[in-house]
Amino acid sequence: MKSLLDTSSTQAAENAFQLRCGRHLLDLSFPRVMGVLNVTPDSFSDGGQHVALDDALRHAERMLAEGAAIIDVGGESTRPGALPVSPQEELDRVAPVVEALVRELDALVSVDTSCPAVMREAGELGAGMINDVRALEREGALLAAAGSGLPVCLMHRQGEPQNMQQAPSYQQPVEEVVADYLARRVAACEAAGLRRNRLLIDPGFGFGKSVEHNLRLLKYMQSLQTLALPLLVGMSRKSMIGKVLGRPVEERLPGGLALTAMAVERGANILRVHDVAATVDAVNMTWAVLQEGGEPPLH
Ligand code: 7PM
Repeated sequence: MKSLLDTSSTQAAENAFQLRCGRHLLDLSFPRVMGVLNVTPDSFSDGGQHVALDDALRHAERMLAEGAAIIDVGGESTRPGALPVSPQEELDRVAPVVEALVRELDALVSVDTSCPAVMREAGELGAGMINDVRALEREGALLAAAGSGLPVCLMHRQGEPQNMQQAPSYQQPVEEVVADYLARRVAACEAAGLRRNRLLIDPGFGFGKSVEHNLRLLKYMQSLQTLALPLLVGMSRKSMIGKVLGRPVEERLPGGLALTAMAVERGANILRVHDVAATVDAVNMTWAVLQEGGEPPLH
């Protein structure tokens, strides 16, 4: 008998499926962790580019050992407040890292980019996913992503990274994110030949949202399940934690783990985080409760 308190209909297990990510098949029948790998230019090292590459590889290797299923490689340009980077510069930064992660670690790599040129290269480089915080709104991005053959994460945001946190405004945050934005981007993708089985959605925590907007989006995250697509969330170390708890960025992990547990209960399929080991434990513990035990080690 299903009680009103039974949240099982919101679990990822009910839409158990596998996502084709290039040569990898990603099992999303339980919640997975995506580790964030920042690729910053190595301007302060006198060891040259290979030192940064080596650091990136070791960091990724550790995250994989800790249970990350995906490594998200970001070329900085999609970060809020970041200055725009030219497509060539972004490609020069991201390509060697993606290639190395694929060659050395056979990792499932997601490329955090809004740039059509990078999207066109991504598949060739061996990446398995495109993560676009602009939901393929850049000119040429729909076509480039469709041509890549890779799955794409469509993230909601309000405004542009340079100004989006100045005055975020919504009448009804949840409806505007889900029905007014994500549903339309999904339709635009389908019209461009990107089938639904290649799409993921993300409410975009912190991207043009006040603390109250973020909290509300998490509390009512079940609403995103109406689109019946895999749900990715990124809350790791974000200012919503800092503002609620009064913590600097290096002290936000406990708050982040609480958000992770709530997101898993509300159907998150992929958790994009910096602290992989701790998050894997939080995810597995939450999942064990939702499953009332079941198969032990998930990752
Ligand atoms: C400042 C604020 C610096 C936020 C960096 C960030 C997401 C993402 C990012 C997310 C998806 C960060 C973010 N956040 N991609 N890229 N979802 N899909 O914490 O929430 O790295 S950048």
